[in-house]
Amino acid sequence: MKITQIEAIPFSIPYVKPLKFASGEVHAAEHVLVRVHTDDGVVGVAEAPPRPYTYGETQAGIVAVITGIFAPQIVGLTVLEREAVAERMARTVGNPTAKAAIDMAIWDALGRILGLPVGDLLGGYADRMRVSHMLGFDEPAAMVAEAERMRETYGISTFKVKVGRRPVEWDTAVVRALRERFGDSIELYVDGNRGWTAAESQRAMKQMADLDLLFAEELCPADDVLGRRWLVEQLDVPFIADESVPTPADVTREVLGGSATAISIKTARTGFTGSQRVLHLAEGLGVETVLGNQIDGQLGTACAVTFGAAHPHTARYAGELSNFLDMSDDLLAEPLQIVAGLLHRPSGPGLGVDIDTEKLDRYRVDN
Ligand code: MUC
Ligand code: MG
Repeated sequence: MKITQIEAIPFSIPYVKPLKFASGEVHAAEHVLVRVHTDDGVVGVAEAPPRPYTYGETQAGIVAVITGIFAPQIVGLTVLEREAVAERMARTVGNPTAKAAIDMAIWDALGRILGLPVGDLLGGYADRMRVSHMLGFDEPAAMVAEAERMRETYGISTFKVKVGRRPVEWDTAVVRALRERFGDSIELYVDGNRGWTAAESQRAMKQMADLDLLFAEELCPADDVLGRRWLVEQLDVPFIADESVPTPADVTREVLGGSATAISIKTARTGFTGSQRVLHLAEGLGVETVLGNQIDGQLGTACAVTFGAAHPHTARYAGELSNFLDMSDDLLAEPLQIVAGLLHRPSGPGLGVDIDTEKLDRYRVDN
């Protein structure tokens, strides 16, 4: 069970259609595949998606911090010593997706060694989740058409609409067009990625008061401390903190400070070990959680659904598990399938997925 080597392999897979939102846009999945080797001959895998506008990480930085700082401190520990791994990585600040990918690859290796699915080791609550699809910036008609395609092809009926930075009226027109097109047959919520001020957010929420939103997410920055508290106090839907809560301490600060009333859990930034900390903290604080999307590929999505399905609190709402559909290809040997609006966690030991080595050779950018 001893960890003998940790690899960080950068790869790039183009998107068919870029995903655009208030804080940035993604044209290619320029992620890092993490492989944790053990002396049993088992290899655990996970992926780290750099999001410079969200966490300051880059693809080159993730490779450098894993190979130069984390791997030398972790090699020699066993896959049972996950708290020791977390403690050693915590000596370095930041780098959430690099840390998370190492943690999840270790869990994958542990599951493979034990012959048990990680979802069962984490909590074993369910084997599937309802899927929520994230609609990036576009013209209203194009966003409605994408929702129609997602509904017809995959049976998805929950949509998170990206808003913010654009004029308030554009975004509220999109949400209204979606509600008018689908009536109450869909669930809708909005994510501003900090793109509005507190006052713009309030105006937008007033304009959408009749549209039966499920949540509002990160409409304005948490650093606008009083403005955000003022906004959150007025809302009649939970306000989800996402990029403002990358650590349990941030969750405590934002919730107790009145700046958030729900929490997005992203395995891409807190792994499995850290996501359980955030989840249990949210349960203790009495706030709801939504399983978020870090614009994950299929490997990251397999991690997300494995965690989300394993716990009742995260399985309650639809999880954001479908944006890999925007990618032109992926690394998994067996593609994930969304059917009737549901995604099952892959079955089999560990994460239950295998990397297609030919595809990895095609898309890796380090050779
Ligand atoms: C989200 O929920 O914000 C967009 C930026 C990012 O870091 O994650 C995505 C989705
Ligand atoms: Mg978000």
